[in-house]
Amino acid sequence: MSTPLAKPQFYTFDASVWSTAPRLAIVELNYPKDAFDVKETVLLEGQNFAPSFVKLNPAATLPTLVDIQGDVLDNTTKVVKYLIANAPNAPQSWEPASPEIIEALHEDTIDPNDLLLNYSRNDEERKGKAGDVPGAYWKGRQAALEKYAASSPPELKSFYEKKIAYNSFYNNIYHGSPDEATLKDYYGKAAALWKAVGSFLTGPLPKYLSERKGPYFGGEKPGEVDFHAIAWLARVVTAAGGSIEKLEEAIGSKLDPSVSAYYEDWTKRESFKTLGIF
Ligand SMILES: N[C@@H](CCC(=O)N[C@@H](CS)C(=O)NCC(=O)O)C(=O)O
Repeated sequence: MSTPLAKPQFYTFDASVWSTAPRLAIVELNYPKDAFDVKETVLLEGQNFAPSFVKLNPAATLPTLVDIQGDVLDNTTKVVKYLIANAPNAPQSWEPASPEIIEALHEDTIDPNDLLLNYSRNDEERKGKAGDVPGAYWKGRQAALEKYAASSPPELKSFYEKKIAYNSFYNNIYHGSPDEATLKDYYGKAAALWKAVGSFLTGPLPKYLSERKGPYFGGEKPGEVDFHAIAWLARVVTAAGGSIEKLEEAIGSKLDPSVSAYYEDWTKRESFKTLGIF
């Protein structure tokens, strides 16, 4: 049996889209500032690939929370549920409207990390990203993976091999000389990704929003679904260039006013502003 922890450990990174969901929940649910032992895990330096973290969460992803009994909550949905169940002030209503939206937002076909980090739609965007955060991300991870692989414990050997193969592809896209056929296929995938995001923004999202009982899925105040929804939406806006107008341009169609209003309402909240959500 493990020794109980004094505080839950919260593995997070400020620029991580899915860490945004619990970061907002912690503020909105009025957790005291020192409620968690915060383990900032710099994804741009591949700190999530440290063997100690991979042993904790075999997917090596953020957010991750270790509760005081030592149980590991290894994805966003579990972490947000934990935060709601243990919130210092019970919220008004914990029956979220449209709970199935949480799964929908986490579908691989509309992954906001793919939009911002993995994919670019053309040479210009790819070159811009190469000199910016995405370029630094793939490069930093590559260096970390190679370092950790060199002294890997046997049970993590195949983990590092697979991650290096995956990472090398994107590292080459941004920092190498990908051939024409590779780029053609890659830009095709980027276009399909944006198309899927556009379909979600103009189909399921407004439908889910129409089922709310207030400005938020949680009612008058944000609740479980909202923490996932705004994390996803804010990052998609950023990936499109930082505004609703740019997003409309990127998907080639107008957004339902409920989508823009939902986004704008969130941007006015103290939590969103203080945490610098994007
Ligand atoms: N399905 C997972 C996805 C989490 C995820 O993709 N997290 C990103 C940060 S936003 C991450 O840790 N990426 C690093 C990696 O995949 O190596 C969840 O909901 O927790």
